[in-house]
Amino acid sequence: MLRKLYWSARSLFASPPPPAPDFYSRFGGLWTDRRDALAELDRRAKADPAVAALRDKLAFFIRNGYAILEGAVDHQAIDAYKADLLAAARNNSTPLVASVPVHGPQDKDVVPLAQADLDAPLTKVLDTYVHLPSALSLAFADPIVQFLKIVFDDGLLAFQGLHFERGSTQAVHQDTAYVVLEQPMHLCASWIALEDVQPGSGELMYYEGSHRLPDWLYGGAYKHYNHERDKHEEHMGHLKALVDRSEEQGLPLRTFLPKKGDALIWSADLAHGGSQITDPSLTRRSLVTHYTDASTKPYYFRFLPADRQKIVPVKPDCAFTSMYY
Ligand SMILES: O=C(O)CCC(=O)C(=O)O
Repeated sequence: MLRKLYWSARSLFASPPPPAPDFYSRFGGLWTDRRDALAELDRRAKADPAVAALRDKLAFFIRNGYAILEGAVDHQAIDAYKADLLAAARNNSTPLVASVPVHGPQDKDVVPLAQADLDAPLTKVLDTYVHLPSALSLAFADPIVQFLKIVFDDGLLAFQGLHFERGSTQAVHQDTAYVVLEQPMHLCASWIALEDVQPGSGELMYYEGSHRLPDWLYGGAYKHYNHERDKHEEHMGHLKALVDRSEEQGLPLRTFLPKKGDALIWSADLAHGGSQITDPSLTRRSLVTHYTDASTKPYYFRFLPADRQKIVPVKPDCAFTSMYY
C-alpha cells in the first residue's frame, strides 16, 4: 500500500524549477556541483585542513563524478557483516526484506529475505543497516564519513541500502530517477567491495564525467521516474540517452575492479550500472548505501505516517532512516 502510494503520488515538483545558473543542473546540487566548484575547493582547502588532506580526491570527484577510497573499510568489519547477513538469510524470522525481480510494469517486488534467491542478479537485500549493527560500521566507516561530510557540508543521513551477492546486471542509469529526495541532487552513494572483485562477475561500470550530462526531464518537468505517470518509452529513452550522450561526448566507460574494503563514492547523476556476468560461478558481494545531508528528507517521507519517519542517530553526524522497517 505504502509503496503504491509512493509510486503513484503526483510530485509537487509540478513544473520545472527555474534554471539554477550557478549549477550544471536546473535542480541545483551540492557545492561540488557548482560551476565554480574547483575554485570553491581551493577556498575551502585553504581554510580547512580536513579539506586540504582530501583535496586531490575531491577535485577528481568534482571533475569525474566519483572518487575511489582505497582500503576504506576494515576487513574484520566486513567479515562480521557477511557472517551476520548469512545468519539472517538462514533465519526465517529475520525482519529483513529483499527486492527481487518480477515481470510487470514495476519489475520488482519486496519479499521477506528468507523467500529471496540471494544468488539471482538483481536481488537486493534492503537497508540491512536497520537490523544488522555490523552494517553500520561499513556504511559509516570513517573514510567514507570524512569524505561525505565535506561534500555535503553537513552530517549524513543514510536512507537506502542495497546488499548484493551477485552482479546486478542493471542497465546504466542515474540514481536521481529512482532514489528520490526533496532536493534531488543532494544525493551520494557509497559502493563497498565485500570481496576482491573478479573480471566477469558483473563489475560495477560507469561513464566518467556523466554526472554533468544535461538533465533528463520526465514529462518535461521531473527529475524522477514514476511508472504510473511516465511512459515506458520515456524511461527507455532516458537509459538510451545516457549511453548515447556519454559516447557522443567520448566519456570513458570504466569498470570497477576493487579489492575487498575499497569504496567508490558516486555523485547524484553519475551514469552507472552492472556489467554482464560472463562467469556465473563468481559472486560479487557489495554493499551500496545512498545518503543525503542532514537537512534533506527522502521523498518517501511524504507517504510514511509520522511515527515511521524515524531518523536514528548512529554517531556524531551520522544517522539512518528506512522506508521498509
Ligand atoms: O552494483 C551494481 O551493479 C549497480 C548498483 C546500482 O546501480 C545502484 O545501487 O544504484
